[in-house]
Amino acid sequence: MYTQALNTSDGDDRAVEDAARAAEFQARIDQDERIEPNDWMPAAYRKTLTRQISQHAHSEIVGMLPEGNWITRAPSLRRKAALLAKVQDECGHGLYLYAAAETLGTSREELVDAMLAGKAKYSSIFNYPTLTWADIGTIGWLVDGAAIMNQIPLCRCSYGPYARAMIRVCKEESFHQRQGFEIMVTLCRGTAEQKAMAQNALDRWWWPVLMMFGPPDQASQHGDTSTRWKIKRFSNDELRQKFVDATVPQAQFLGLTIPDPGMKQNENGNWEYSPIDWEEFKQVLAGNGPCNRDRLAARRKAHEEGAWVREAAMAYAEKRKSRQLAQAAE
Ligand code: BYC
Repeated sequence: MYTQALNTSDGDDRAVEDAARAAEFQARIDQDERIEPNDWMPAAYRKTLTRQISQHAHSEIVGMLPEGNWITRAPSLRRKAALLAKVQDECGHGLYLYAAAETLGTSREELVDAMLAGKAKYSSIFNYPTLTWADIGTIGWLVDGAAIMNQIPLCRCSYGPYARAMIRVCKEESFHQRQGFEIMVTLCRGTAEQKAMAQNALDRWWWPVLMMFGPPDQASQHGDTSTRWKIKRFSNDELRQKFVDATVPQAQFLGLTIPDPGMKQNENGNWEYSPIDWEEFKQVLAGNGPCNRDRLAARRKAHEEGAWVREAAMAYAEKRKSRQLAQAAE
């Protein structure tokens, strides 16, 4: 009886302490202070950030596949060099992001294993195929354009390591967006066949790109808490609208038609788009998109084939550590 009473009072004390810490934490967030890895944070903040940052990292890594598919088929040496550099940048982004996620206490191995097991998500957009060279232009223009729209506000995210990683990522994404748009300009100023190829790519990518921003606000599970914690600065729908408004004039400049006959500009200047097919989004997230199986199979194969690199790096690190310990003991 006595022990139970003692435990209850211990439990009450801990709850009061946790509530005080949570209030202090929220006050820091409200004052736009950055949260750093060794700071106290609510378990749910750690969990949602680990989820978002690792999903983001997986997206960068899986995102190398649709474009990597065109490195050997780029139409000129200049295009090949630019595409190669872009794909390498995506790999770098994945690595910074895994490093940022690891500061929250989950190892890179665990994060990668969750993706390979199909338990962790990556962006829906990378489950669509790249059928022509115009798809490479469209990915740079629209997919990187959407990524920038989503990621610029993440440079002000409350979690320091994520925010800092995003600064460099966004600079590189801007270069990617420009190279994609330039491919589109070249195709649209080229032959009728090239222009048709550009239009066809826009027709196939437009709706999946709008889905990149996530479910509509009323269906977003994490939106409210992530906004309260200043992980997200804008909602999914707000960013989607900003993207549409920025992209319509670019499509007009290219002389391309957005595949949404119902789209119209309202009195505030915003382009209102037709309803998105959220059933398609759900299917892609459930693993039933056009390329989900291929993407996971390609990542699993690459992971298995890279095992010797990880083993060699570990063996080298261990050898170096024991040499340093021996030197310190001398
Ligand atoms: N695809 O509550 P919600 C790139 C999931 S890569 C798949 O609104 P949140 C690039 C969501 O995870 C672009 N899943 O979530 C690379 C959640 O499921 P869980 C990647 C999606 O987190 C190479 C559920 O749906 N960018 O830049 O508040 C070449 C409910 O959603 C998607 C990032 O990852 C989706 N599209 O908002 C070129 C940016 N949308 O976790 C470019 C960072 C939603 O409960 N991430 N889900 O199982 C974010 O900003 C946010 O996580 C999201 C979603 C806006 C994506």
